[in-house]
Amino acid sequence: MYRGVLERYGHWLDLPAYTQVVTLLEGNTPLIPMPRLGREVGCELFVKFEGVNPTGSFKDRGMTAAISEAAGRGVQTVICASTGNTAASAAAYAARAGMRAIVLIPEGKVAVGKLAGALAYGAEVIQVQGSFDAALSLVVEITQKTPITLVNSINPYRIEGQKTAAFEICDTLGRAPDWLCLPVGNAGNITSYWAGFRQYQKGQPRLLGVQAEGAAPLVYGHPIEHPETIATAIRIGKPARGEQALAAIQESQGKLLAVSDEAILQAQRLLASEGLWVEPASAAGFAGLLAESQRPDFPMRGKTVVVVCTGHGLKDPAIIAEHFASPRCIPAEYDALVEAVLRP
Ligand code: AN7
Repeated sequence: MYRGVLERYGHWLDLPAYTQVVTLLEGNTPLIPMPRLGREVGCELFVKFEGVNPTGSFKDRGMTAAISEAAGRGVQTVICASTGNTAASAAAYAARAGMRAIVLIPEGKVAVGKLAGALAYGAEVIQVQGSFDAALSLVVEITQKTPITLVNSINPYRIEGQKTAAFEICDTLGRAPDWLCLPVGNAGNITSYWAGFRQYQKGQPRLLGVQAEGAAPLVYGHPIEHPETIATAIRIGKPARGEQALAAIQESQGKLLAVSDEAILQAQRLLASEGLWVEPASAAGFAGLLAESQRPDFPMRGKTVVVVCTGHGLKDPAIIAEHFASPRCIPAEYDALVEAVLRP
């Protein structure tokens, strides 16, 4: 029986001996071949689909580690700032551990499926009149001054747990891919993947880190005071692990780029056209790959490429209503149906 990422890969992770495993059987996510899109862009393409984790995003890998460490210390209350997915994940794992979870989110800027998740799992949700970055400073301060434990990816155990995605990819492919494309927000995930691939010694991919144009502090080289993008998950102006992300990209001989919201939506549509519905931020990695594929010196041609899709499309259904075709409506009459079917 599968018992979650800590049981499976715990011996690779730097976790204290007192750790008490709190799991929802996260991880073990599929590496899905994308033959049609792969043929179109000219590489052997796979999606690591993290949307099928228990709370619908990759955050569960790091959260099982952070909450398990906290449980072993007898922690009673955890806190995080979040653009939504961390909040839902912290809420679920805290619930599982019998802890109190407090989550700070930027007011009005969190996708409905994430806010609903955090509330459903019983977290205390506090909206902050400011960005994710402002909320993160607040939770850092309160965890320095009180016994409340921080479960953002500044917490080193989050990084340990998230390395397991790199291990899984290597185990499935038999080696690391040539390229790994993924969205970059607070930069914990890219930091974890790089650490994971280096440690596992099955080869090292080149990393393509992708930010949204309106929230691309690492691409532009300075913090963004008012980040803005439809990909609210990565609406982050001052990434906590920005330095490490830049180092990872450089060491891997990879690349960092920014893509427009339009390009993100287009990438989301294309992934869905081959059967994968992911949330907008999750499509950013593929949007980056598409942008690269337009270049004459496209470095991924003929290579094995893994695109990390970090969260499920169900997290952000409102985007579909706003940006995709809406269903037509007909009277309940056979003739009307025939008309609609024959003239779509
Ligand atoms: C779907 O939940 O920061 O670069 O507070 O939800 O590791 O931050 C989410 C980030 C990519 C970026 N894709 O990962 C949060 C939060 C999705 C995400 C990212 C996030 P990092």
